[in-house]
Amino acid sequence: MLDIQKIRAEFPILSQKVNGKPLVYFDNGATSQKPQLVIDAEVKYYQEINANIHRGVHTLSQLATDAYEVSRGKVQQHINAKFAHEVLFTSGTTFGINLVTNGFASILKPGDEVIVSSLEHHSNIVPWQMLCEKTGATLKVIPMNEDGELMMEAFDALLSEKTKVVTVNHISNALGIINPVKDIIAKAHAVGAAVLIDGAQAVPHLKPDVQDLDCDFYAFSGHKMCGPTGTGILYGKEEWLNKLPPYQGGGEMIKEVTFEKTTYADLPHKFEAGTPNIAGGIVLGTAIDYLNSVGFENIQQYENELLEYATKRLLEIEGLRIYGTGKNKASVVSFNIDGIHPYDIGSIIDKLGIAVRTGHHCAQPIMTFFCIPGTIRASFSFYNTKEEIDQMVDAVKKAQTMLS
Ligand code: C6P
Repeated sequence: MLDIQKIRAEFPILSQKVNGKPLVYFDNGATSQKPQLVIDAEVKYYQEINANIHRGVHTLSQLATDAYEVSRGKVQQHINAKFAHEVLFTSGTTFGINLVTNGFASILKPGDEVIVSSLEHHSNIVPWQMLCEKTGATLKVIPMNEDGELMMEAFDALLSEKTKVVTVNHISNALGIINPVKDIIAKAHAVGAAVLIDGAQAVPHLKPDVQDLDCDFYAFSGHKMCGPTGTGILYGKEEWLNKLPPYQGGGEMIKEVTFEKTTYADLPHKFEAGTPNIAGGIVLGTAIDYLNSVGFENIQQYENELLEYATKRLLEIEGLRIYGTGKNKASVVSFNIDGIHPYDIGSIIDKLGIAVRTGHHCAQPIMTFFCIPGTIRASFSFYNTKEEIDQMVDAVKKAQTMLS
């Protein structure tokens, strides 16, 4: 059992008023809020050990380097990677995916196929499209049904010896659907394809085990899991990271540079050119420690209660439709009200202190599928409450009355 009031007190922003009303923050899918201990850790880094890493013999540089590498180790343990050097620090999910697509530019050939799903965020569509344009490979799409679930028989039919990469998100940001990634990975591997999982929306809710999943790549962002913005991780299996070329050239990713030829550093440094977000990388470790102290089993159990409650309460509203009605869901509810634009509801409830996301959620193909301009998305975290859900429902009802 979580002590929600105690947890809420750890997040200073939650006690704020917005537009004169107590803040109800339901935009956790866009970014999570940060506990004081994460904010303090960022300040402490700059106050006490700020220095560049992996390059100085002086004490501060050693301290900063050690803290950065300790954090890499925490991430390794958290996602159960076999080696710490399979954990690359990035600026976020988008960077991680682009690192991989850039690498596959030298591997894919005309006639090869890349499979994405119809539930993807633009970050996991556009880089693959760009890759296909560059290489002559073809992009195939796993369709979904009216509940927002991937159609696995159609996926089976798409797979062939031409399939070189399969990529899906672990959890859909727009609908909250949890995809059967373990099954997808096994099936893709059976035809010899590599698999990238976009874990951006999964890591705030669950602890991914990359060895158990057996994915080749797993990308996520720190800012959605109580960590700082501008942080992220790309996990890659050692054999794949050795095979792919570096993404960016520059300092720290080299062994030796001459004007004739450069040799590259060993993993993970081959993929970490330039001065990284050192404070962010270190503090991401603090955020992971924090989430583990709350406990992912507790988080899941409580967030499921919030999901169930919000679904029930929202469905009391006449003319309200929820998108993403599949069985396996994270704590996200995407909805619309008959005849009202989602933006209008979002703007009115913002005036009542309620922060939700409205629009296409960077997942336009999903909106096209449902023939809608967008949705209102309420995405819940373990620091939200049923009382806040009641406030949102009342606010949505008010907005509906004003707009009809
Ligand atoms: N989704 C949302 O409101 P970055 O921006 O690199 O940290 O994450 C990109 C990204 C990739 N995949 C998925 C499934 C995502 O949800 C996101 C970010 C936010 O839904 C902001 S658009």
